[in-house]
Amino acid sequence: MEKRGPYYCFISDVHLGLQVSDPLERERKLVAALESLPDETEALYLLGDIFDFWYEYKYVVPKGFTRTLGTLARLSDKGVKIYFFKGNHDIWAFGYFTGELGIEILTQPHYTRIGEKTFCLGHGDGLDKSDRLYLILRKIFHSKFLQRAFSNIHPRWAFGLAHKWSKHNRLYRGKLYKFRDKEEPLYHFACDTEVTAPADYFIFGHVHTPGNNRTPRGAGFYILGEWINGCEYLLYDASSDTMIWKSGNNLSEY
Ligand SMILES: [Mn+2]
Repeated sequence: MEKRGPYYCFISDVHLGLQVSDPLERERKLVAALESLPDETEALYLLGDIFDFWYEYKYVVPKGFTRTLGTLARLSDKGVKIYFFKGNHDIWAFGYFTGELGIEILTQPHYTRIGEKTFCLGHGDGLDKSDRLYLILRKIFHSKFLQRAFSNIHPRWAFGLAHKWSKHNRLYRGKLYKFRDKEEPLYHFACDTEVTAPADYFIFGHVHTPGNNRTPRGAGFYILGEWINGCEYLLYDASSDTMIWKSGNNLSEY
């Protein structure tokens, strides 16, 4: 029989907790996708915005997400390596995932060797340097001082504020995103030889519209989907060097 795997899975933008359509159903789809991962799965890369809002305190973590955390714990205990990139909605993970689930937090752009290939990975927010307003906002959200100040607001208010903020999200407002293909700022990032090191694959989330293309240097460029509508994620088979699109909406056997 032909050798298959090891496999590597890439998922982003589940926005767990976002109160749109059926949030619990969305979580069940994610859990089903994680449980259907082939036995030969070596690593799971969570590429940001898995949670619509995650903020942990020194002694307390948010309510909910029990099934997700349980499934991640089971995968981790089974020996699957799990990596987590902070998205623009779940920046505030400070050690709980690492301590409790053995998840390693990575910083974008992260270059890593998978099989014989080099991957460049990240959530994708802020890699487009032309969006100055967003970069300022990002600095504020990542600021240690402001994080400490936010921690001192009673969670009732802190989470209320965050949920209000989240209603500005286009996913919440039902507006559709569009993959801009070669016009995509992240595509320009992947093509820019002055800022990126050579890689065979670039994989990002954030844009909410799945798509792929090739850079002029021949690298595979991939944007993952969001989980309100399409639930598109990727599975990479290192033995055959193939990227497989999957959807949490129709899980089939590998
Ligand atoms: Mn997102």
